[in-house]
Amino acid sequence: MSAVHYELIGNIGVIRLNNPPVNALSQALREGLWGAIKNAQDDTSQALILLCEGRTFIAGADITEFGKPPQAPALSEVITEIENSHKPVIAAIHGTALGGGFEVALACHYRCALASAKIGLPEIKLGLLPGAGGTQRTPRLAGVEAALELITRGTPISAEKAESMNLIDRVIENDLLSGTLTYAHELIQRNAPTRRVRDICIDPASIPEGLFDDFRQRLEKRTRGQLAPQHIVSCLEAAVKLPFEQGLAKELDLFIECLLSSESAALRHLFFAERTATKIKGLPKDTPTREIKSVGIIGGGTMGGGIAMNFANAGIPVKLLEVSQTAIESGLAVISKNYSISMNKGRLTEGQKAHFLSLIQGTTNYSELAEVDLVIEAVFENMALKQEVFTKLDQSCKPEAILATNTSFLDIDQIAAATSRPENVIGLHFFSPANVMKLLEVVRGTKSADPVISTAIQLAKTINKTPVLAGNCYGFIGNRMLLPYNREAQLCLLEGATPEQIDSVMESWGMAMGPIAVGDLAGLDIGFKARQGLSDAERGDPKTYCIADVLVKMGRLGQKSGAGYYRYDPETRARVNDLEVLAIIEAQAEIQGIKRRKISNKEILERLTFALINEGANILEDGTAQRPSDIDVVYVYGYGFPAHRGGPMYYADNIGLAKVYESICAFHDRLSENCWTPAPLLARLAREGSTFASWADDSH
Ligand code: T1G
Repeated sequence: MSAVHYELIGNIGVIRLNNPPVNALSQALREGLWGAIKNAQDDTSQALILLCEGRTFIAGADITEFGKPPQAPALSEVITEIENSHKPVIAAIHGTALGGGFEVALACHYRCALASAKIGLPEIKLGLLPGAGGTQRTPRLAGVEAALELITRGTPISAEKAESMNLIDRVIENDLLSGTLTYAHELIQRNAPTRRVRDICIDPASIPEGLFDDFRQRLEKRTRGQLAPQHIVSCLEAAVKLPFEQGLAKELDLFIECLLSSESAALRHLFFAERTATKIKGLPKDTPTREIKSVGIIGGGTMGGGIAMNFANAGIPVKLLEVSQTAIESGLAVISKNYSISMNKGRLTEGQKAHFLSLIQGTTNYSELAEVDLVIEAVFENMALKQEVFTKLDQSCKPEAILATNTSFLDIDQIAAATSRPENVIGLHFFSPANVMKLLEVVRGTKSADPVISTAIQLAKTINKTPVLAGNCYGFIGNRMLLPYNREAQLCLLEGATPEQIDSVMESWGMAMGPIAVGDLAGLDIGFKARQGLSDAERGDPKTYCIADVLVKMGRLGQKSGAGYYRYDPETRARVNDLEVLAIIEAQAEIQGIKRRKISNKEILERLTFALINEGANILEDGTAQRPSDIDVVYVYGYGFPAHRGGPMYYADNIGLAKVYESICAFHDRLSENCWTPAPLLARLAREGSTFASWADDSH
């Protein structure tokens, strides 16, 4: 079917675009649209409507074309053709008009949108900026301050909100085409002009003194050195200070600079990596999925409560099972408090909070889970307890119910063995806070059936999570890589670094939070408790936990007790370096027979990041992860790895595997043969001068 279809409905020309799945502005679509607009100039139509087939209006430029030689017509040429039409062009928007899609709508003279539609300029999420006039036209309609927020946040807004910002002229409640036809006839009736957005002037005097500089400073805090955000402000400044054409030229220059940046390449890599992760190798395309209409959650603690919120937010009723009514009430109180926090931030209304809470019902009785389609166990990380829970679930739930565990590292098969339905058992590993973090590790047991896996992947999308399939090993993907990462952080402490040095190195490099501060946030007592009852061999190298053990025994559990590796300001919760901890570290170094030395920031960064990469290579080789980009998704969406660096494996490819391998061999010789055994896959690819990405392509 042609990408563009044109028909006359009375005296209105209707241009329909059709480029599944999201009507991205491919070359064919641009060419077809360009031709349709030109051809319609000479027919009997008195106005033109531009709308799309399928589930959405144009969702942007075709990201797959980036990095390839540009093909005519450029989007800017198509936009100029629309804007210079001598008959009014009306955009009819449904679904999500995003990026270049909304820029096409801005080139139209009028805009209608279904009430359910959203519009947005999300380019910043790809390390880009609207490069087809969006930074010049948006402020002319919505005002500079609103445009700054819209474009630097990149979050789509509703049709109603867009109408209030003059970005949409009419919200259509029912049928989009008929509503827009009515609007078109009204325009013709009143002989409405071809109202070009570019002709609207912005009065520089209307801009508050210092607006751009103040905004730049606030923006820097939340975007930490990224290129596109600051360039967006420059474009909007140009929209105020320069004539339209010059502003457009400025936008194009800065857009190209962003497009060519490594930051944008990394973010575009993650855009596709996130979507590729949902494709499960070896799973037949027609694998059925089961409908999840209701859910049971075992454990109403921090994780169970957060998990429950995900389902309530998606309109799926939850039965939250706890051991007592008191435990239920405290769990529900925490959930309610979390909703209130979101409400106070304007993210949801009182009514929505009440509705979501109504979907979460407490129970102490397993028999009330008899009809749920899925149960997620979120009890304490103890195998015996989990097996007891799964045995009860197996007896209580209907045969086709899926039984999932939220364990973060325990053996799925061992848990499944406590049931008569191991094919219906799977791991759904959420990340704390479970109602916020996007990542969901879907952990397949040896016997997890295909429909159970495909249901879990589909379910992740339903509850707005990013799924990554993991094999069943200790720590799956993320926590398995976290072990050597934290090991190196602890060894650097003993060998001479301070908590603040390690954390500031990693945070200035881009990690959301340094490893030492993460330990204080999670609570040092969690690891301490998990180590109790383990043999020395199971505990691993005491160097990796000797400092934490001392701190826990002193009652320094981390943020929750006001002190851990750092002290925490009771008001601001800001971390404060503590000389007492330095003395503890020095004493432990002596006990461990380690002679302390000055450790460079470079060494800290390489030891921690290369530890991630080396374990990631092992994870690829043993099949725990399907592909390197899956590991990137895990680390960016679950562990705060800087998105503008693309993820551990993408970052390794960019450094060059030979360099990574050479450093790891040096660590092996200088630091520890055990800790730094080069992953065979890494060694091989380094020798071949290859990359993880090409290995993935070859191994599919
Ligand atoms: N280009 C190419 N492919 C795209 C695409 C795009 N813009 N958007 C989505 N896809 C593919 C995606 O890879 C997947 O492919 C399929 O469509 C379904 O996507 C000049 C420079 C629209 C909200 O950033 O946010 O315009 O995996 O799984 O969950 O200033 O897609 O099936 O093979 O995400 O329903 C700006 C990006 C581009 C929007 C739909 N636009 N897309 O979500 O489906 S830059 C964006 C989305 C730009 C201009 C600038 C979402 C969606 P496959 P999906 P979804």
